[in-house]
Amino acid sequence: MIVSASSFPHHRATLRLSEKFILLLILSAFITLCFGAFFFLPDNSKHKRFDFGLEDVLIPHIDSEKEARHSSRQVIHGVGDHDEHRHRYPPPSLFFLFLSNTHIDIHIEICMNTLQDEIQHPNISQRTTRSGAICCSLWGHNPLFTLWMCMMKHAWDSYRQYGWGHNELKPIAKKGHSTNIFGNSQMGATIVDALDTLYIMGLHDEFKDGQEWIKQNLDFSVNAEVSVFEVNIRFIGGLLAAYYLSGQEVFKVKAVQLAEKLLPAFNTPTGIPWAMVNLKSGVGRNWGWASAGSSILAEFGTLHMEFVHLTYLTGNPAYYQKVMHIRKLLAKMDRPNGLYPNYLNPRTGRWGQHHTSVGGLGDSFYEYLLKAWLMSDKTDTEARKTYDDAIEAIERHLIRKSNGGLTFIGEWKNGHLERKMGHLTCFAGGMFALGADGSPDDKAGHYLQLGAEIAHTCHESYDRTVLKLGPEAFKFDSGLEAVAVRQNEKYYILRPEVIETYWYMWRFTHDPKYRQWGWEAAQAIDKYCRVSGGFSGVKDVYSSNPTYDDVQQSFFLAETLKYLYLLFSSDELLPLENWVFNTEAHPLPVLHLGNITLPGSETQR
Ligand code: DMJ
Repeated sequence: MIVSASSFPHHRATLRLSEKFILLLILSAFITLCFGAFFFLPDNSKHKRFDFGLEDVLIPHIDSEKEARHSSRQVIHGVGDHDEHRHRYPPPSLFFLFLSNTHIDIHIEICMNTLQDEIQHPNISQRTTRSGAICCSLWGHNPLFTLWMCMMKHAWDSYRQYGWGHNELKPIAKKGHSTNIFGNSQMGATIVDALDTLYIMGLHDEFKDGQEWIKQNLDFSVNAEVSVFEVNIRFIGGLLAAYYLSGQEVFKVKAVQLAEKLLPAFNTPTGIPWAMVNLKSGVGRNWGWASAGSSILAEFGTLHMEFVHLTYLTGNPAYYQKVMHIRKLLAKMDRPNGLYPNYLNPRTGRWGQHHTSVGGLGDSFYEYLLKAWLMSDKTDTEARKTYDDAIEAIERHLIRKSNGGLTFIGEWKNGHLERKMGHLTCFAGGMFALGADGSPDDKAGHYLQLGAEIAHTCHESYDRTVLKLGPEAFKFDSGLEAVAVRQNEKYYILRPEVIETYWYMWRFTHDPKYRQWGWEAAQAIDKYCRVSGGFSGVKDVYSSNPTYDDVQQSFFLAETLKYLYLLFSSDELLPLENWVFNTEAHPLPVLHLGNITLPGSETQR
């Protein structure tokens, strides 16, 4: 039978309107599904509450023997093995292409409520809420990453827009900010300080932008009188950490160029460096306000980590010799009551005023003794012993319990204990916890407990304010406990020390209260310090209507946001057996040197 075309039902050339509509519906449903799957499907491995175990681990490539211990882990970064494509977060800037600021704020709000709920009910496990999924979609996997990454993005983008190349940002005036610690230079302190935080958070576009600026513009042949300490911890520390994380040579080259410019500061009769040096002329001098023309303990005592790494990386013994010379000189000096005064005259080699502090002027000297030992793979026992002796004297003379039961660290002034503690001093909680393992006479439990008590006191200093942000200094006197008295001690300038201690305490105890406290602080910072042009310090944490200081400090990006991020990350991210953080939160790898001696060390021993 011949079937003619005409025997088939009539073939329409076009579809009916209703059919078109259905097709369109199916098509759009399909697109929505694909789009939704990309953005909204949570990663199965991320469902565990608070166990945000990244499979990727940041492990430095230093020593192949020790490294073999970690061969089961997935190494994603480190010198010579830079592979950012394996980073697990989608590029956040992609999301920002789709979202307006208002949308981002709404997402943050939803995330914050969900997280608050989850932190308060830690037994709810395996929970994936709708809002959690939205937050996950924003930043890749993990709702808790959202807030700090959004904060980092806002701080960085604002600086990028209004302060690029300047050292810091004025977020209200929306222009660059400069302080005397960097002279009159425009050395992009915020870029250098923020680099490793960007890298760790996976903000690679921003990292590359910073790297490009450094390559093209960072120049140290400027007629600027800078603080040797600040330049060392922020610039050299920041550049070295960026180098170790990314493997990009430019960072190492710039770190070494800068270090060369600092060396003339050590040309003093004693070898104790000046506080400031002119990068062009090499002329050094001390701060006018320092007692008897002295150099400051926390400044000349906070060079060791970076300088040892410089010798390790360059083979130039000069750096190592300079810091070991300081150590030897200090070891020979008498110490009143076993305490180190904050002032030392670099001409005479004599102590200035007998003022001892674990806060400003003294703090990171003690921190670097401990970290010198940790960084040497615990072989620098001289540093450990010096640390232990110093802490023993501090405990005896400076650490007390208030009537209300709060442990605090006071300041020793000419034989008298001032019952006042600074925000800066709060880092010591983390230091005690970090130093617990390896402490003499099996006192690890004691030091961990001391760390917990300091963390508690510092949390109280936040909790007893209106803004839930800590004041610069607080008293334990005349019935006052953990509150600021003087108007000029009531400010909060985005400092990291309290969150830093929460992070160390979390790593060593896994007590969820540290995450709760970190969460409270993050919320308060975002609520009271965030302005349209970035983040600003506030002048009075006891006022519900505070005024701003209009400075976005570079350490906010280097430290505060990094410690927050780490507090809610897996312990596997930058494990403490492999990395030691400098005092500006820049991670430097432990040097597993084995039998290798650093150039210059032969002559020291
Ligand atoms: C940082 O620059 C460093 O942590 C330094 O050791 C002292 N404190 C500031 C931030 O508060």
